[in-house]
Amino acid sequence: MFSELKPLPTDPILGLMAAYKKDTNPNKIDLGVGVYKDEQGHTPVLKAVKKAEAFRLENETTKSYIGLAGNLDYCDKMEKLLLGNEHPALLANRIRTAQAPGGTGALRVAAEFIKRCNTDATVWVTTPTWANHISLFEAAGLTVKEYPYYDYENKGLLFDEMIEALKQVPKGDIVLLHACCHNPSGMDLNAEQWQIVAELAKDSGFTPLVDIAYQGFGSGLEEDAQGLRLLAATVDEMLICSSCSKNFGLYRERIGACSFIAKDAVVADVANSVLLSVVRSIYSMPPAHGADIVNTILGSEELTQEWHQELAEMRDRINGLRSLLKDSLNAKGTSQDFSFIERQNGMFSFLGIDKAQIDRLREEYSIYIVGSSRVNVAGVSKDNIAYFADAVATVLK
Ligand code: PLP
Ligand code: TYF
Repeated sequence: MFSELKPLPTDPILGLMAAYKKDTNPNKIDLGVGVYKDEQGHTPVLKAVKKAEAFRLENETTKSYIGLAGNLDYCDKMEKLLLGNEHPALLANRIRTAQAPGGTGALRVAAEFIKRCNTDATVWVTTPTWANHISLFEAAGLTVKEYPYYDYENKGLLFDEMIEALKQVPKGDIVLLHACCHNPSGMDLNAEQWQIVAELAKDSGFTPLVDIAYQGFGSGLEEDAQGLRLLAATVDEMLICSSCSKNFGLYRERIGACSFIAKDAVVADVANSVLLSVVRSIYSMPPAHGADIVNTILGSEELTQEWHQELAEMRDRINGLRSLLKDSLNAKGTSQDFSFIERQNGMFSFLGIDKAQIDRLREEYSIYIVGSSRVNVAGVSKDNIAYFADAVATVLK
């Protein structure tokens, strides 16, 4: 049976991560995988997380099964983190949440759930989007189509084209939107644009699915959720897939959530039984550790405050690096203008260089960038910025 299989390529981003690890050049720079790094190039465990883990070690009383939806206190707290404490959808008891193994697990659960709601649903994703979006929805048997989003030429948004395309999306289809810090472009919708999308969803009847994997990495926890909250206040139904990988630094603990908002509480309960049946058919129940950590942090004023501070530090560092990158690259006097880097959000931007230049950066300078020219801004530091800017200027000559 196995000998009939043909080999498949590895995920290019994860492949790049492995190649970087093997590289022995002391000047190597990893701008590939979307993981936050501090000035020393480390991805540390947050102090608030360490404290919550110590608490868990002392106070955990059972390893018995957790239940299909996972940690219910965690689910409640995530709903509030996503929507804010007083959101009308929360107050009307229209939202339900299942803890999921990472944002990816949440998306996969959402995909199967969508399939149960409408076998023929098409999922519309931004051009471009996180590559996993496409493979993950297709793996669930859904059709995936793209709508215009990033303007490669002007390093902005193709908003008018996006709206024209979304006007054609029929009722019953899903439109995936990145809440903030768009992966891979860093270009986000502003509040006015979110409102236009929300009105369109309400009028034409497509169901929004908001993927929020970087809440707090753009402008702030509240600011980064504003589009999501606006949508949730406008439409009857939507899905939300969230991840605690980045903002809590819990990547390998695999913690996220799959939430949906229904028209009313009665519909929400029925739909929730379907969501939980989907969970049961995939992995039965989620693991406990990550949810317990997040629940402990969000349940303690002191730890929440400490987490907010640590998150702000990560965000400020990223935004500072965006300015530094722009200044350093523009100072090289190449024909490109890198000012767009400062206008974009989160860890990613497209540098806008070609494949041969990306290969040269890797082969000659040990600088690792994804093939689309997406860079993880957090991989830059004050120590390596000059080396990086010189290398980019050289390959652009
Ligand atoms: N959605 C987007 C847009 C992402 O960039 C990522 C990756 O980090 C995820 C979802 C999934 O995150 P997780 O690592 O929690 O599965
Ligand atoms: O886009 C990124 O780099 C992150 C991390 O299969 C990631 O979202 C990348 C690829 C992958 C899983 C996570």
